[in-house]
Amino acid sequence: MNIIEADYIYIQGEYINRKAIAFDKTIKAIDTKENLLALYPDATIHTTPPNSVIYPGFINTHVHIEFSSNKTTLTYGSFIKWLSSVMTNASKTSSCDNSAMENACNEMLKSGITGFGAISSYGVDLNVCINTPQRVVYFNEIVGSNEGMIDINYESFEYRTKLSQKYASDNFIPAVSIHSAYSTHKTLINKAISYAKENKLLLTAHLLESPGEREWLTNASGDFYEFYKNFIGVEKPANTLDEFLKAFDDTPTHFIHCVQATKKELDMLKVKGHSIAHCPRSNRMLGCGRLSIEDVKAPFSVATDGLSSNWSLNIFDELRAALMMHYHIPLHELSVQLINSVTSIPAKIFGLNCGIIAPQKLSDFCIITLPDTPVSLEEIALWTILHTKEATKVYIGGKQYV
Ligand code: MCF
Ligand code: FE
Repeated sequence: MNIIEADYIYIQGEYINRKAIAFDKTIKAIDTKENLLALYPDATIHTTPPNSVIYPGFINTHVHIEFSSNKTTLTYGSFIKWLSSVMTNASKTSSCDNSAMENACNEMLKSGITGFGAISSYGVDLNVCINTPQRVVYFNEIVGSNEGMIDINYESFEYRTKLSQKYASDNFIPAVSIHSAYSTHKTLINKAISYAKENKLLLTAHLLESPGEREWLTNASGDFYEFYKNFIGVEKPANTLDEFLKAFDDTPTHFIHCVQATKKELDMLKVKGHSIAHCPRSNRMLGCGRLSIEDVKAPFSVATDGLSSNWSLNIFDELRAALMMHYHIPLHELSVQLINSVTSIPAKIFGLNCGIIAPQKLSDFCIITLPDTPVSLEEIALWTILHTKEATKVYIGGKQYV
């Protein structure tokens, strides 16, 4: 048994003063250190520096580990320019080596990320994702709008997904990613959704990321028109927006971005039981705009996206960006919302038994240390986001990794 104590523990939206947690793989009890020691006299004591806060480990629901070695390769500022640069540099982006992918996992770990959702486009990240200490929801991607390539694209998806299913464990959860409405043929979408349903796998998809995507799906015009004509040789979108959304009607899905969704569409996502990954820095880098989180009713997480559209996978960098981007929302209210968007909310979205500190939950913790004593408990969420570059200690399933 272990006992960890800190000046503050984040429990059910509140910062509880001077308590301790008894834990092994899961949390056994939360009480004063003295009471816990009376229960578990042989427990190992883990101390934390003054002004430390124990948070549930953070969960980054959307990252592309395979796109970790293209820091100065891709073009930013406009989505279609970025997408063209992905296509032009396909050989470079699809050959990320293990050390770059391990560094990506390690960077997340150091910022307190104890679980993440990885979009696997090629399957080259499989070993890294199996061996990383974090819990991984491994989203096998299906993509390809070309009718003539349906069988090949499906076979590749099925092969990668089945392979990943062989490694399923508490820490490694195979899942399905449908890349997007503009890039994936209807037949592939329906087959992948059926596969996910039959195998009870989580589902994710990029949705309404850029203004151009919206225009292409609804009017078959705009900058996607030029792109599709020149790169792919087609003049009509693979799906309409309505038929794409309908395909997910009875399958709760984690939709990525949704920056260009209307209020009505955002409401519909809530009604259908879907959730959203909000990637503020990626949206800025790719010229996509701001998700009006004040209009979002569905549960949403804050996520980094990949190094394909970001400069770090540090969750605190992302939270600080979100704090600046959504300047209309009162600062303290937003800070609390953001902390929940990387703890309890993503845990629920992924169905993981973590994300809150309570008995029976998995012992995934991120301990951060504030530079000084906070003047009031109401300030701690904000100070945490502003002052933390890296976690002080990180535990996953009761084991210390940082
Ligand atoms: O989330 C960002 C931007 N939106 C869409 N896709 C990607 C992102 N980062 C990497 N991607 C990948 C995606 O998974 O880029 C490819 C897919 O494999 C684009 S489609 C050829
Ligand atoms: Fe993405």
